[in-house]
Amino acid sequence: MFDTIAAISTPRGEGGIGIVRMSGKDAICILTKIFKPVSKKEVKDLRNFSINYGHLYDKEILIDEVLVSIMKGPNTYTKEDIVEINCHGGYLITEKVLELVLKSGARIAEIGEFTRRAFLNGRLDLTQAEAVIDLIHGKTDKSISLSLDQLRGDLKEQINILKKLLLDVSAHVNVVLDYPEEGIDDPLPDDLVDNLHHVINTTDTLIKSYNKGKMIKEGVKTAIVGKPNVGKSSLLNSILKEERAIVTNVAGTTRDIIEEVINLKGIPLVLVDTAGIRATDDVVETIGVEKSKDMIDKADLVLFVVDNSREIDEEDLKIHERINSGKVIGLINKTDVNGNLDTSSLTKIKKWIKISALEKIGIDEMEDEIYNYVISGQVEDSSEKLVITNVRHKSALEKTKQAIENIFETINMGLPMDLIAVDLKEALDSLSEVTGEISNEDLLDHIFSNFCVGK
Ligand SMILES: Nc1nc2c(ncn2[C@@H]2O[C@H](COP(=O)(O)OP(=O)(O)OP(=O)(O)O)[C@@H](O)[C@H]2O)c(=O)[nH]1
Ligand SMILES: [Mg+2]
Repeated sequence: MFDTIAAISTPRGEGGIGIVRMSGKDAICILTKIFKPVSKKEVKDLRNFSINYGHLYDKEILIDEVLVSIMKGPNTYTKEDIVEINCHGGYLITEKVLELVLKSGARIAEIGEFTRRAFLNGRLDLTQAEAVIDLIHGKTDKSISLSLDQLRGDLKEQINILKKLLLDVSAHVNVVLDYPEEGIDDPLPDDLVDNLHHVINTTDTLIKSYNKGKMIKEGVKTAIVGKPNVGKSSLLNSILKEERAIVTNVAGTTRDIIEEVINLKGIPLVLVDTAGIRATDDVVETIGVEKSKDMIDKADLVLFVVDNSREIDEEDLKIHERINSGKVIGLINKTDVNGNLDTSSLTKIKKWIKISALEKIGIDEMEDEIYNYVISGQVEDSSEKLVITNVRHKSALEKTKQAIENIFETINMGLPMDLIAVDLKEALDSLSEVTGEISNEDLLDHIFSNFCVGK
């Protein structure tokens, strides 16, 4: 399992440099076979954590002029010996350097195998390994900053604090169970009950932070919804500042879902323009309308658009009925046209923003509202608070919370201590799943398969 692995760690393509990385106990030995430092020193005499100029040879054949970094474990990314060869960055030359390294005794690394080793060798816990991949895939400043917090170990630390609290409880419970002759019947002293409360509150806050975290990481699916002709496609175009969707005065212009991503103050917004919802006999339009309805349910946020130039009617009311009041922003469009729209029947909308997609009025205000919804709508705003972004963490924490709830039930019902012990173990195990102390090959394969080669 711990043979020496190698991969091209830079993206494929033409560039200034390409990096071939090796990790494992033979990395430096392999280097001795192929690298001649210009300093004429022996490879074994090169200093740890040094960068060395020289040439790579395949026997007598010169392969490239390179800079080689030598990093001996355990203070390295994988905790193993690592050699990084900075060669010229072309498709073929990096391939040739990799080939040379493989011929000399390394094995090609699997996707994510360097980071997997970092995890298996205990340099990173699983949350940190997952942060590495999130960091690489990060598309906005905000998502990157969340990944960096997690990579620094913020989540790991929090989980370990919770575990410590539960272990204290567990120690007490075990004493009571193991020494019944001591005659302690009081189920749990107050300070230990406080521990349980603390764990339940913290896990609950973390679970609640997931929606926000997910939106920051994956983007906020924002559906523009309304009856035909209210100006949904016009709104999409004015946010994108380009004529992306067809706009006409014919009701039923948009038939299909149109998706575009924008960066809204650091948050990826996946904007979805939908077909105007109405009863129709047209086969194609009907499919579009179904998709729109589906999108109302699926979206993280709905922009419900009504038309200032027409009265609120049955069609508006029908859509309004379907919308979840917790995730909608109301937009009165066409406010460049005279009119005083009475929206009082649309009770789920707490705040209306007046816009004109045509004249580009109110768009900034609308964007501020969307931003506020994402940042503060889900949890009380506090940028210092830990936010989880991974559904795996969320489900494990839900199991923890459930187990502690079971413990409280056991206490309240005066049931035997053994039951508490079982739930405590369940709670501790789920916390260990988050950090990866409890894991299995399938899970690890799944997580590391999302990596890039060479990471
Ligand atoms: N006066 C005015 N007209 C607008 C405004 N926004 C859109 N319109 C007009 O309203 C008509 C319909 O606009 P669309 O953007 O196609 O409306 P839609 O909601 O996408 O319509 P469907 O795709 O059919 O559901 C077009 O003639 C637009 O020019 C606005 O702010 N003011
Ligand atoms: Mg449209």
